[in-house]
Amino acid sequence: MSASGRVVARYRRHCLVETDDGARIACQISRRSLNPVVGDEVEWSSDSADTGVVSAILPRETELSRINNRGNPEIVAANLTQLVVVLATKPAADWFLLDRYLASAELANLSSVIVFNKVDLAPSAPPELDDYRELTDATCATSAKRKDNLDALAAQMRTQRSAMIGQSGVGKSSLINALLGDSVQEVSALSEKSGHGRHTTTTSVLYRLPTGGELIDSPGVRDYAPYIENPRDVQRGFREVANFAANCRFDDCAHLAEPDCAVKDAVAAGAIVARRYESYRMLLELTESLQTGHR
Ligand SMILES: Nc1nc2c(ncn2[C@@H]2O[C@H](COP(=O)(O)OP(=O)(O)O)[C@@H](O)[C@H]2O)c(=O)[nH]1
Ligand SMILES: [Mg+2]
Ligand SMILES: [Zn+2]
Repeated sequence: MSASGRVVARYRRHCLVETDDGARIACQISRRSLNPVVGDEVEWSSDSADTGVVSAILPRETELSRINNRGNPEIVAANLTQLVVVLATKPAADWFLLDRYLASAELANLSSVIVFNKVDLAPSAPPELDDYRELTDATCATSAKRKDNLDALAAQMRTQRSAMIGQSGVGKSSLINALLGDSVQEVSALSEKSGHGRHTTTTSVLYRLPTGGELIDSPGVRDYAPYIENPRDVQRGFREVANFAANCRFDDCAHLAEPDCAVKDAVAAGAIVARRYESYRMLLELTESLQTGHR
């Protein structure tokens, strides 16, 4: 007899499935071609008193894909609702990278929050952040070190299933630990119980936040490089570009050298921030070069 559940941790060949009544069962994966990721709803059946087998993945609402270190697309999390992009003064914000993250949120139908962390080191947020007020669902300035404004961040995550992304060193782990408090230990204990140990560094985990909401933490998400399959999709990743594109003369306008391009007109008139348009151009170029590389 099979039942449904959700994947709350993924190891190399096993996963931890949470059943509808809250029990957590260590499960094998029935075949190699099946690749359940954290957040997946699955069908599983028990093969003994306390272990099970996952036999199917139910259709996903959303998928987050990245390019792995072999250059191939790979799904890293399922059924997310939100990306939380973390920036800091140190290391300095990489605005193109932020634009890529926001584009992948748009393309995957996820809401997005920008967190400017380490405000204890920088009394004022960089002026570029103002460009994003209408391009994301929220921005907040935090200090994981001083515990500044963490409740504002927690409030943004309360009704969402989020993943935190951003350059190494910006404070993602510190923020996650501060948000989770004692729940981190509970998950380590569960990993040990499932027989895979707490030092399984490749583990992806779904945490429940004490103030509500869920957080998926995964090495594949933390150093995430967004994957966009089709160059034509890039413009949908830039809300303001997509908005003006409707008024371009050509339906397939790439907003590069075409005549009567409403996007370039908007850039010239200052209605689209020039730096954002530059990010659009760079991401389009990058996506095209990756596509060529795959042929
Ligand atoms: N001053 C300051 N340092 C922080 C803050 N948050 C994290 N750090 C420090 O920044 C470094 C990187 O933090 P970490 O959480 O590992 O970043 P991650 O690579 O994004 O996970 C560590 O030395 C942290 O102690 C903050 O709000 N203020
Ligand atoms: Mg970290
Ligand atoms: Zn155009």
